[in-house]
Amino acid sequence: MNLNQPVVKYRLDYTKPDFTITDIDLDFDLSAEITTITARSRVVQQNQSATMLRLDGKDLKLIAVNIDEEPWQDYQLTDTGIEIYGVPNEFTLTIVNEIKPIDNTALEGLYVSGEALCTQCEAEGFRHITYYLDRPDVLARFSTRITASKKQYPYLLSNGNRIAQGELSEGRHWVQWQDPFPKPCYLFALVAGDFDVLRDQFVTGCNRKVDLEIYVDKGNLDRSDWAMTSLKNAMHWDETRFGLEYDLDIFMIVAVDFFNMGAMENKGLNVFNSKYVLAKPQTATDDDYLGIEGVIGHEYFHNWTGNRVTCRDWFQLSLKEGLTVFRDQEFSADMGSRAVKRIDDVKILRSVQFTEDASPMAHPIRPEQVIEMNNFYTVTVYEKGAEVIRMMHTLLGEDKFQAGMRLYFKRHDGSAATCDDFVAAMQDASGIDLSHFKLWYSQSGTPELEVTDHYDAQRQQYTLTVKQHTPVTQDQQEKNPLHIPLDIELYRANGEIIPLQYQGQVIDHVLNLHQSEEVFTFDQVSEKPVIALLRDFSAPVKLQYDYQDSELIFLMQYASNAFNRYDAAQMLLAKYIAINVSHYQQGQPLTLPESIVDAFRAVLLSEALDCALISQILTLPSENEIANQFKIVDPDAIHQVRQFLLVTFANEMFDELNAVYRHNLTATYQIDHVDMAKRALKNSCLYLLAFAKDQPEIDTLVVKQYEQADNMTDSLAALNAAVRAQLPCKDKLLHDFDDQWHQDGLVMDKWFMLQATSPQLDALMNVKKLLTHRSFTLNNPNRIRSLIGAFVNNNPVAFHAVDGSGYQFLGEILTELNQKNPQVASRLIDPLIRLKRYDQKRADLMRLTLEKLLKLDNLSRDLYEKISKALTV
Ligand code: 7ML
Ligand code: ZN
Repeated sequence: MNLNQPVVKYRLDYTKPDFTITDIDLDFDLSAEITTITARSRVVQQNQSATMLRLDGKDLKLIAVNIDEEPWQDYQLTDTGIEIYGVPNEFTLTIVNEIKPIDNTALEGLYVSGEALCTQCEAEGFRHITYYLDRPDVLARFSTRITASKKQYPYLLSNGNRIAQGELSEGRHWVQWQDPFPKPCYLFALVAGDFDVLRDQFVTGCNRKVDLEIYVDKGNLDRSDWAMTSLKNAMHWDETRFGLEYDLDIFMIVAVDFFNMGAMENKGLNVFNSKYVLAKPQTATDDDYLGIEGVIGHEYFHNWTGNRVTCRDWFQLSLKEGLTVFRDQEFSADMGSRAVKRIDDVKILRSVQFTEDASPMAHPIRPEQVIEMNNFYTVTVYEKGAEVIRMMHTLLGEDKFQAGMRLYFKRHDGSAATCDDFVAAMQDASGIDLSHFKLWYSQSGTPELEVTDHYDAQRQQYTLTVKQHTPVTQDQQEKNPLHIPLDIELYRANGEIIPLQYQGQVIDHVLNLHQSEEVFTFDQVSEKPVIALLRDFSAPVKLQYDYQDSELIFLMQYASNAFNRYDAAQMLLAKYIAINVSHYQQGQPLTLPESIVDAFRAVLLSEALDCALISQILTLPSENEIANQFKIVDPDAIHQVRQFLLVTFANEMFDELNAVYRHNLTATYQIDHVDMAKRALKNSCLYLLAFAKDQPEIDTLVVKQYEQADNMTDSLAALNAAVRAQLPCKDKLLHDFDDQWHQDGLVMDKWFMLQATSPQLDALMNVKKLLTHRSFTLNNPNRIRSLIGAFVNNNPVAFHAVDGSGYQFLGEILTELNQKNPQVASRLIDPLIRLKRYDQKRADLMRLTLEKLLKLDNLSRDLYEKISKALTV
């Protein structure tokens, strides 16, 4: 292990800071090689017995410390910052230090992205810029002066309003920014560079004019208009749905190519991974367009849920992230198809979050203990956190939920709050008791619901018995029953809905579960009903109910909720996947009843269903989704069974797929939900067709679509079908794509991803070869994720090869990235820490790789935290 032993921090150890900072004037003398920072802070004592000021700082070169304008000698530098002794109750602290942005490969703090300089401070990056109280409960007014070469950095940006600027000698210039809203330092941002700028304006409900500016690399102006459209839609939506208006005169977005995450909500100056800004039809797919809309919304919505009300400490991260993800999900749902959006979100939950909840990194949405905060920007905090907010929305209804939001802002605007504060506002505004519900914040693991029923024809009564159980997780041995909203509906055989009644009273369709076992009885049920359970996925749980095939086929057709139609199809597939996995393991032939194919054929040909929904139902669950059906995962069996289903669907529905494909060809490319739905369905058909046996004309069809497409959605869909079905044309198309796009990193990410997840037997060898491709570099997180991330996460057969070659490969990559970029390394390691989900042979090989990594010199805290948990017996 490394020398500075990692320290565990506990949520319950929170204490207020001894000092706070009310105002800070930052002065940056900027260059990529050396940047000098002068920070003048107004420091105020909070704890009267405190005389020592301890500031955080990392990899800084200290030049000077002054207190009230006089040099101060009584201080000591430590591993984690500086301790300044004998300080007065209230004073001005001036610190001068230097940093080297060009050497910053971790992309945390101030670093170089292409030709520009930019910052990323959440969670604890500001300490890489200057010595400071780097914690979210210290809120200061920031003023920032930036000086730099005018030629190299014509644009100098920071938070708030631009209040002054000027020219200096030797080709240098300066700009002064002032942010009127007090904020924690994680929301600080600085960007310097040369850009093209897309400008627009938004007039708020109160008639305030806001300048909108999107900064992109020169030459990319033609890819920035969708981001602007999305921004204006987001601003309008937040006013109408949440009653929230923007609060500064200017809102800026900067797109950079080198970025660890998706984007960042810095006050007035959002910084984005260029992947979530740049789009034109020739380079971006429909999914990219939707992703941009969602992320632009997400960051914009943080202005209220994150910035105006921020987090008291980092254990409260879900306070802003769960809530803001819920808000961006609702935004996307309102802009497009609510059902489609819900299905996409649930797929992520089931494939990624359920996996995390069953891993050594299992944690509640509000973690109890953390070694490296960057490790807790997780699907659990974000997506399960959003599900917890959504359940409150379900329990309260829109009106009471919005009353809760208003109370939350009334109480906490301008301050740093906790998850408890949020729930208290929801409870107080609604009068609905959330005391039991709060357990969702502190209990980890995916609850399992086991439902059984009984119909009594004589009494005309239908009885439902619901048991809940949460399996233990590595972080938590004891589990308690949760408050779970279970949304249900009953149907007659003709598809009519049966109203829920008990003893003459109408009962709400959302049942409130509180205990480990509960019984619900419904009267006046005149025939044995078919039940839809967990409508709209009303809680993030696994559901167990013994459906007959005929009932699932019925629900695929009659469920009033579109999500439930999709989910019935998923349950039907899950059943035959489980049967066939066991057949495969026993060397028996794989089979699928004709009736199942018929049910999917009916969906394919349905006139009533939305094309996008048909497309989703026809898309088989991913291998990762399927894996969560099993305690011990057999990647080969899962892959073979999934291939078998693809081929069976393709052969059995060949003519219908062909017809629907042709029926949904769109004319010229347009970004609207009707056309996107048609393209989704058409491309789902093409994908399945590619798996049909002995149909060589499909190869021609795929090539034709690839060559004739005027947009990336269709050309990539063709390429995808070719690679996944290993069509004869695949090498030629891959080669063409490379020729056309090799100079465009974002487009090449799609190409890397396709090959990383290819079913070809030598996928790993190909990935290794691609590490030296002209478009690849280990310095860019997007490239790493699209090639290596895609391989380790989405090519389970190759990654989990029984010779251990996949694990060894990841071990080598992590050895290199451990120092270079610990955050990116730490995200990549996830599939390697889940050894307990695999057979003994694989688990032993995985353990070996982890043990080797643990011995690395200077192992980062990020990797240490995960590896040490994975190796705990
Ligand atoms: C979630 C973000 C981070 C980390 C963005 C960084 C953010 C922290 C930041 C949903 C949509 C887009 C991005 C993210 C995401 C992991 C995921 N505050 O705004 O949450
Ligand atoms: Zn966020």
